[in-house]
Amino acid sequence: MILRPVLGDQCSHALASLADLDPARDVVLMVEVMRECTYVPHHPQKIALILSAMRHFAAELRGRGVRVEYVALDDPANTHSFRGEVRRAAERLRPAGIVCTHPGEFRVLEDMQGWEEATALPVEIREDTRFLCDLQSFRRWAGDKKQLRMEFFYREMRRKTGLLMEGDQPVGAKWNFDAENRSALPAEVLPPPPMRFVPDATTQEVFALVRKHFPHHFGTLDAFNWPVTADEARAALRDFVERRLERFGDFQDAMAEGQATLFHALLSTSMNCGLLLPREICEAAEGAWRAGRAPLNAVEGFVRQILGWREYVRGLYWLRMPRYRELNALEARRALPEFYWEPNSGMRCMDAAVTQTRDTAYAHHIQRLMVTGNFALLAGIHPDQVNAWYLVVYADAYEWVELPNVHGMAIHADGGIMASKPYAASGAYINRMSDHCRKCAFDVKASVGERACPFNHLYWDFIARHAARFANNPRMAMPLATLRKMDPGKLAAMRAQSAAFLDRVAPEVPA
Ligand code: FAD
Ligand code: DLZ
Repeated sequence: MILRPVLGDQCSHALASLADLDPARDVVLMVEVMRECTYVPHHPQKIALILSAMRHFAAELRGRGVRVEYVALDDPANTHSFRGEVRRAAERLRPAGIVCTHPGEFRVLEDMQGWEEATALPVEIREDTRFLCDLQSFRRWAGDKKQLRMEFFYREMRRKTGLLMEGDQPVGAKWNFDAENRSALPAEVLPPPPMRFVPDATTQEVFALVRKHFPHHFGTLDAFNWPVTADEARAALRDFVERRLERFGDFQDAMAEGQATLFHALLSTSMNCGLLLPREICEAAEGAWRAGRAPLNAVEGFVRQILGWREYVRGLYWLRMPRYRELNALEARRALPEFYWEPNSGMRCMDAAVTQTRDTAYAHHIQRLMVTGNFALLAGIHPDQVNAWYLVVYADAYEWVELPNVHGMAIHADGGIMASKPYAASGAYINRMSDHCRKCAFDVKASVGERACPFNHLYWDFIARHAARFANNPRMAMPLATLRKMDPGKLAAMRAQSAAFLDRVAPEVPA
């Protein structure tokens, strides 16, 4: 008998560790453990999603005749750690060995590598074949390159998978249609609301459990609307392809008041916990283009997010961990402002992103990158505090995908391994891409004075603070040239305002 532990983000029948499962002989082990619910105080919707998906997946396996040992959170014998539960199951069931799938997080891999010693059994850790790029191939691609640009990786992945290819050429004769994907949302365009999922009895039970055990975690369960089974996730995919994909490209970077989801897919939670495979999503999108139901700029832009960015950040994470997490290239030292938890900054874009995050455990890419991420970058918030926040607040957050996006892309803590320049922007960017500024108490056109938009003085303070560091970066030439031409009095006033503002909302963390 082989014991086959399946983790909460591995709720997939396509798992490598289940490929040769013999239902007459083997046992699948699934465990709800406090350590996973609290290693950071996850948003209640993330915990509910994972526990509900696990319970539904266990029921599906049993429906296929598989024996599942399921340890519930309230089980009095529960030791509340993976290692403790694997050891306990091994003592109880006396398997000949353990077969599992590579986990998503470094700390869990370290734990898994200790299972052999904990159980005195052979442990086989198989590649997570749900991803389209295996870790060895990524390592080979990375080689000894100094900079690992996503765009080149993405082209390799298009060639390797044949997605959106005509022979060895990209369809539409271009690899990337990003330039066509940068429109703000006109007032008359109303994005279709996301599909609704009614929580069933299993999910309701999990809600009660989460309310009982995690009442103080940031966020609420009330608006929970995540697929918790593969069938629901496939319905969400169909809904996206039919109703939103067509305009995904045009409004991918837009933000709008009262429009939390725009034309986004809302599929990361399902993909990340195993309910959908990235390949099936990309193929559904490509199929819509080939059938003439969605334009190429939308489909290419969407496929790039999954086949490109998602695979790339995962490869980068495993290539560079654990040292990656320790990098702090910009020597950021400030504390995360309280308004990341309580939406009372007065900045309409920040408060909208935090409110939405608290209520739905979701914000789309541009809110994460150009609002909360951009603020943290400009303000010089310590990477540990920024990473901890992102890992806590989103239902799709796992370190393999959160860390490169935050550390590398949003706050440039990796010094440019991932992004060739920091994604720093003043209020003008937010004004161009959203309607927040029109209703904001701050004035997006002002850089100094009581009503000045903080993004403006923070931006110029950031550019001035790091001018020497970026002096030889051609992609920073424009802001640095503007800085040099700036009236010294104006710059000094902005920097003074920035310092006073930051000392109030984000004091330096003691070393
Ligand atoms: P869509 O905008 O519809 O995109 C489609 C899919 O593409 C997503 O479902 C996702 O799987 C993939 N994708 C898009 N961008 C990225 C990216 N940069 N990295 C990896 N996958 C991507 N994504 C997570 O899954 N978990 C995280 O913890 C996470 N943290 C982020 C933190 C920051 C600072 C930033 C800038 C981005 C982060 N992302 C994260 C990426 C992205 O914001 C989310 O995947 C996306 O918002 C999920 O919503 P969606 O499914 O509607 O995505
Ligand atoms: C996120 C999560 C939570 C909240 N709870 C559990 C759990 O009780 N049992 C489990 O197997 N997995 C859980 N997970 C997902 C794990 O944290 C995830 O498998 C690791 O972070 C590795 O990616």
